[in-house]
Amino acid sequence: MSVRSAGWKTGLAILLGAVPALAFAATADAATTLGQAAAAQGIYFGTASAGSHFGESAYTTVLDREFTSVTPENEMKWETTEPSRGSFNFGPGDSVVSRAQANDQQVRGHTLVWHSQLPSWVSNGGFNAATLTTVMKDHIANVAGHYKGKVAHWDVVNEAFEDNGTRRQTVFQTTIGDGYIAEAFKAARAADPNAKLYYNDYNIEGVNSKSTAVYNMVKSFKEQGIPIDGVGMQGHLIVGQLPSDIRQNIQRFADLGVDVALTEVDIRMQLPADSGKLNQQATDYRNVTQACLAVSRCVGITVWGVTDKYSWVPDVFSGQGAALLYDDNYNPKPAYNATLAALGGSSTPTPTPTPTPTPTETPIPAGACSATYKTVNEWPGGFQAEVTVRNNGSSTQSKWSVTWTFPNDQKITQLWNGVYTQSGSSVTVKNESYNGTLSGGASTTFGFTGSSSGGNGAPSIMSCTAI
Ligand code: G2I
Repeated sequence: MSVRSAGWKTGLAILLGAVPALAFAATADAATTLGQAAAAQGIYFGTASAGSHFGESAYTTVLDREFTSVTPENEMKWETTEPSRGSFNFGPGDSVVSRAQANDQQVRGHTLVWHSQLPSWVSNGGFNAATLTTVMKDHIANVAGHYKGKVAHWDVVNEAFEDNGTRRQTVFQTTIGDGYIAEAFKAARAADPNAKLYYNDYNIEGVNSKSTAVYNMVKSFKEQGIPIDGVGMQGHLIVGQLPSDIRQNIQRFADLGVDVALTEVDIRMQLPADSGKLNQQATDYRNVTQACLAVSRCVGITVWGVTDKYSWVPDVFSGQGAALLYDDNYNPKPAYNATLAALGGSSTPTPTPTPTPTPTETPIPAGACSATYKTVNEWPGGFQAEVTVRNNGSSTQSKWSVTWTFPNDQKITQLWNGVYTQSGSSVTVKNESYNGTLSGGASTTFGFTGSSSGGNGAPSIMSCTAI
């Protein structure tokens, strides 16, 4: 994994700041997947992945195509890997690792020491400090030892702090005391000397009491020579509520001499999703991506799942969800386009497995305003299209509106760079606040994904008005 110089990445982030959030322009040779685009910036782009979904081809198609790093969502946790003392089960983890290796993806190991998904023989074992330390070190030696050479980054200790900056009162903390974290890192280094060792937690993306407590621990580890290589900021965030100082916070950790990764990013919203929330989410993902790109020691971004369909969020936050880059039907969301664009890739997504269709174009009669409809991709049950709106006159127009009737049962699921209403087969799309103004001869483009079961013909007549 190469990391580019601070100057190069910083310069890039400033340039990207000037690009509109959902710009649809793409250069001919721009990367077309998150992983490729991230690699061109010297970082990885990963996802959590669960082996239980490997039988679903839409899932594996996106997983294998888009990502350069994979974190087993549950398969390497203690309850799975050591369900009873000294009895190890690596089958589920091995299957995620094998698939990753077959697709040239690196693996982020998650996680060696955590209070959750911890079998009760540990949490309620009644061990004294010396025995629990032995239990913990044996677990690390066996699990990290088994995956030696196959895991690029290990979340050695997960979620050991409370939001107020005090230590979480886990069985490890209350039995062994503050020193258990350092012991865990030393054991991990001994088990796999080449893996990068991370402390990982949530609510440490901005500067706050919790991130400062972690900062102080990392600083003291570095001073004492305790082996720590990185800090994982999970990034379980809320649409429209990102901390404003993520970049500064990443930078202060980097300045301690450790790498930083965003390890479990999802940005949830109150359901149902609508275009306003999805567009805000796109902005939020772009900002998170740019914050990482702006700091040379931010080595990668991982999202916590391939698709909204299987996200943990609705199970835990009632009524919330839609937190990831692909929707329930594996359609890329505005957040996908924004993230890819922020990484310098092309925002022409290539959804799910399909033969590439011949684009169908419907030119519109000349007038002050014209709209051209183009199907850019199709797959079973869905499609993606884009419409170019052009001001054919010579005077500047400040608003536009495009209407058409779908010939089949197409239904728009998401639309970007415009505000749409659909009633039956009739669709009206109006400009967003930022792309209504078209000078004479100028054009702009909006895009959308949709579902259809009865065919996917392009509309034969489109009308466009501009004022
Ligand atoms: O809670 C979100 C993440 C916070 N940071 C650490 C991560 O490890 C954690 O991941 C989630 C998984 O995404 C969930 O899939 O951790 C949860 C447990 O704390 C996982 O949920 C568990 C359910 O609680 C179980 O009922 C279920 O059997 O997933 C299991 C496997 O599907």
